Amino acid sequence: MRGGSSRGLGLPATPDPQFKADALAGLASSIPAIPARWLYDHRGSELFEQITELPSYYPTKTEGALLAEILPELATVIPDGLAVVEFGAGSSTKTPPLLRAIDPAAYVPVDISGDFLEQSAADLRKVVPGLAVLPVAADFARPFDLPATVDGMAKLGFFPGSTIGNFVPRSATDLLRHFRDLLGTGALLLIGMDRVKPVERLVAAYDEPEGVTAAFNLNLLDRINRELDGTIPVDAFAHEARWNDILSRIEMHLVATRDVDFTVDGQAFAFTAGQSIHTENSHKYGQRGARVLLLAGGWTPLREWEAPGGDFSLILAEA
Ligand code: AVJ
Repeated sequence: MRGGSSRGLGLPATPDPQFKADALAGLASSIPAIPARWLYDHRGSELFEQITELPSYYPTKTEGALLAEILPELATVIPDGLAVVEFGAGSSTKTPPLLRAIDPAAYVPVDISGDFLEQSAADLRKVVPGLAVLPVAADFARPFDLPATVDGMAKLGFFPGSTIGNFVPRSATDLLRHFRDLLGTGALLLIGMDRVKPVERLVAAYDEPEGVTAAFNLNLLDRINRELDGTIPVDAFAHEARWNDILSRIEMHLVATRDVDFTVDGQAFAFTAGQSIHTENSHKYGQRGARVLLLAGGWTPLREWEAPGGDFSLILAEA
């Protein structure tokens, strides 16, 4: 169980040592930055679910509609009876239709958030009876083992939602290679990648009037305060979404709106007004850039489907 989960019982929280290390090093850095994975605690995952329903947040809806449209075709391209391994499964709603269409022997959802994972596994067993659902609570970006049950089965990796976009290209290629090592030569990968589009639409998707993305970003500070004994005045930080054109990505920042001092785990930090903590990257790819990234990661694109206007891509690749 993750650090902090015992709080409700009035017990001292055991902070996740990696979260603590990342937060302390990130805040102390000359360019303050905290890895995006720490945005997704229980509250963060809930807020992300709300983001996916916002009118301006197009990726989830666009990918969902595209996937629904191509299911019959996918069913003809992807063999039956394989093991589907979903990376960062969360409480994905895209999965049951895919599973029904391709009729796999096993489904292995991999997610860092164990509580979400067990709940969705239980739901899924009801919705797709007869399917072996074998959840793995792990950070998919780190080495982990697949359940022995799927040894010897052909594999399909499923990596939807443009989660790959959270990784800088160097880490993204490492990750794709790690997937290849895990799934084996000949495995398939179905991956969703968000595409470059006009800046106004990109920024609107990450900074909307409803303020849910702001709450999602600011929750990181609450989490630091809760789990790492922090004293950050959350009201001294504002959410900002910036398009970084040269690096082709939306960046989320928490910008100090005034000079602030605080401590985290007893360590003192000072931010001056305008200084920011970089909290997430969401890389956007061109059509060819998406293919090159996959190739660099050891995956050969076989088929590719685009949402209207080239807003989003689903790519089927082979290891
Ligand atoms: C879950 C990483 C795909 O980058 O679009 C949404 C996360 N952050 N709004 C994205 C996110 C702010 C999302 N991913």
